[in-house]
Amino acid sequence: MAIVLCAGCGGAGMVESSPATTIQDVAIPAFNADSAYANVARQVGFGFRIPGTDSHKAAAQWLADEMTRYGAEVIRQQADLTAYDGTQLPICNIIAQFSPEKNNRILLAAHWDSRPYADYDPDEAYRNKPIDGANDGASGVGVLLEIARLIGKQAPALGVDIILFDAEDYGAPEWVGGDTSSTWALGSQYWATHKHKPGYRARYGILLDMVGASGVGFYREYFSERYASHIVNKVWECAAQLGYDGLFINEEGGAITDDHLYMNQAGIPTIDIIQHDPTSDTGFFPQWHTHEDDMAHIDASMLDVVGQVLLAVIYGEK
Ligand code: AHN
Ligand code: ZN
Repeated sequence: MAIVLCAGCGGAGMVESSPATTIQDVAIPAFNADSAYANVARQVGFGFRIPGTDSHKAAAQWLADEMTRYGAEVIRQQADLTAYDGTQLPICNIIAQFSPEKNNRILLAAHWDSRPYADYDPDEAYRNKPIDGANDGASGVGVLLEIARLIGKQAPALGVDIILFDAEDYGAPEWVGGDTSSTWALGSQYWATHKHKPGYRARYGILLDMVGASGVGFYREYFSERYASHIVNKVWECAAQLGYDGLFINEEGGAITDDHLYMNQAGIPTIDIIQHDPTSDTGFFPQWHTHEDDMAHIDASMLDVVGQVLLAVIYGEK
């Protein structure tokens, strides 16, 4: 089944009374939430996606192969980066380009690595151990893989790049203390200064990070608002049109140091769609950076909402 929405979802489309010029109905492919969920499970099934491990290598191979199978031209951007504690991280940003010949492009992103620590685990003895990262990492990638599958079957009007960033979550753990903001998002920091194509441009970007926990909403994040409020408006209006204003909450969230910050600094206005729970201690979903960030806490219906909203935005563009 495919749903049909007015082009430019959240823009001139639905409410405009003037005829034909800008309004054109477009078929939006149907997001398969079961596929997205299976994509999340598959990633977790590789084991911890920590740079330097065999499970990291195997997961990277699978992600690149899936993107290739869906028709993307894939670039693996590899580098050796240094973590906050001096550990050398062999990272790999996976860049999937759909219709690379088009100049009119948008950029979607998520991080595919998983955190080597569980800083916020209730059990102190286990805080030094890696987590599954089912929501923190795999959920956004799971949605983007499903979107890649659909783009491969029915190309939207514009070109789409999907970047799966590595080493987002190797930031200094809580116990290190001090300002550790620059120790996060190492893969996107590298990409921001080493673009995969000289002069690379996209109209805007959308980052997904933690989109699969049950019942936790999305707020208008600070850096997204500061660099790309028009994109926040577009996406939030689109969500409202689809009836998801209960999850895409039209209120300010906090400032989050995430991959989108470096994408913005690289000149691409980018928003972060990230679950924010104002009632939790960390501000994130309750299992954030604990050993309970596992498949048991992934809700396919949340993946579905995010996937549908993204598809409406992508296929609504001219
Ligand atoms: C900080 O807590 C500084 N940044 C959150 C970014 C993040 C971590 N996203 C996923 N895990
Ligand atoms: Zn994290």
